[in-house]
Amino acid sequence: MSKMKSGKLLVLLVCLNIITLGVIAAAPPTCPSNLDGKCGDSGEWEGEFFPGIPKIKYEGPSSKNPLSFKWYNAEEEILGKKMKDWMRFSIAFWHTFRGTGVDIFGAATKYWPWEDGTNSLAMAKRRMRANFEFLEKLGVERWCFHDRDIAPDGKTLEESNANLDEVVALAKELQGSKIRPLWGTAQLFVHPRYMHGAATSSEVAVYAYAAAQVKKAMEVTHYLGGENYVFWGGREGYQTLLNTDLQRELDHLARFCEAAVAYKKKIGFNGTLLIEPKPQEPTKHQYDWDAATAANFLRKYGLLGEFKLNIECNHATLAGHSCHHELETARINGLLGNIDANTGDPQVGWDTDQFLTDISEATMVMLSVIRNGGLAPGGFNFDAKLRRESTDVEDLFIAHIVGMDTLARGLRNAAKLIEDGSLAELVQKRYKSFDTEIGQQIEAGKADFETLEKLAMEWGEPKVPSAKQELAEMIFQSAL
Ligand SMILES: [Mn+2]
Repeated sequence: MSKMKSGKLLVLLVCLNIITLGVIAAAPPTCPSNLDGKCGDSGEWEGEFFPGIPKIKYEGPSSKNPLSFKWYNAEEEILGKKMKDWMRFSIAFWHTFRGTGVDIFGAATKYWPWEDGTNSLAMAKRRMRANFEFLEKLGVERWCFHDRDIAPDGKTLEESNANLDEVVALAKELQGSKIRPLWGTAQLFVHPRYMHGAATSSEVAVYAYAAAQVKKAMEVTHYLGGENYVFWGGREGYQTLLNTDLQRELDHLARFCEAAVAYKKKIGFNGTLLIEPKPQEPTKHQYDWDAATAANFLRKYGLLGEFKLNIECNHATLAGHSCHHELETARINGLLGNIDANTGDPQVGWDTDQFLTDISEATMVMLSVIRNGGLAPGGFNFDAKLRRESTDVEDLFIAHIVGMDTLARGLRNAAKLIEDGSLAELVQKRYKSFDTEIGQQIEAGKADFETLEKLAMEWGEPKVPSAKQELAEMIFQSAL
């Protein structure tokens, strides 16, 4: 009985978590008390959005100033590359500027002073100005967006597109010469029309609507100088095979991806297309379960070479993997294109999208990034949100600062490990028996079973060496 109850509760929580990504307008917060009658006024915002917050600077590890970087020093070179070029940090508009703290049990907890409680076009533009002041003060040159989170949905597709154009024109102006989208995407999961999926919906009119939305989102990403375009299949999956044609849905998804590739080429968009794997939430069986599943999908439909993967750490752990496993799986398949930098909670079974603050985890993440030669044209997008209980405006800065510092510290540690060489030596030593003549023949695919049987008889019982796991952990820990 109690088991059933908590199961139902989890499903409810999960549903709401997804919904909050983009339908803040559906439940407008009451006006904050400190607006002095400005509530509902969608006019121009006067002055700064973050008046007490200076431009964030690097002050080094001994600094006690929460509004400074302790480890992230943008211009400093690590392994021959500037930290900012290893990281290519990006802010996620939907969490940072549309997250309200709503959960299944309670209302919004965050009333940012610039919000007027509406989802108007004027409010969307004011919010966009806040986004760019935030980016500039944080010293981050990239941002990521969903179409429907930056501009309100209209009554028709034409009206939604016009709204988007108006906000995008302002974003283009505010970007200036330095700031660009790391990637754009279409929000194909909040609106009820997408309840059966978008590209995998059983309804052809929904498939067409999703195509139109992706077409437009790709156009505006291209117009803004975006470097990638992401597909997160929020509703692409199924609840039960009793009512689902699995093969047909996957075929439709592949046709959708092919059409996206064709359109990208048609408009001259050179950005990388990225698939973001996730195992559950909102559907029980998501089609892009993990990196290996997504890689197999791309391979089956001949889409390798056209897509890479956007690996999200919290999605990795939901799939029963570590983030490091997913990054390495993507990397060795030539598919590591971008990282959604966040983490889950070890005691919680759903997508909590927290800022990564675990130095050990960050070090493993950065080992993969270094082995990948960096992430460009991808980067690190902070797909992470403040906890519901974190309600000060400055918390937006503190969260990103600690997230950036943690990954910067991970980079410094990973570089130490690589420069030291002991860990690589341990791994190399572990496989040294394959550096022999027969080992090389096996790796070249030239050792048949008869040859190997002869050797097995000649050698007798193999002497199996230690894996030295604790030594590997000792070496790893020495760099933290
Ligand atoms: Mn997530």
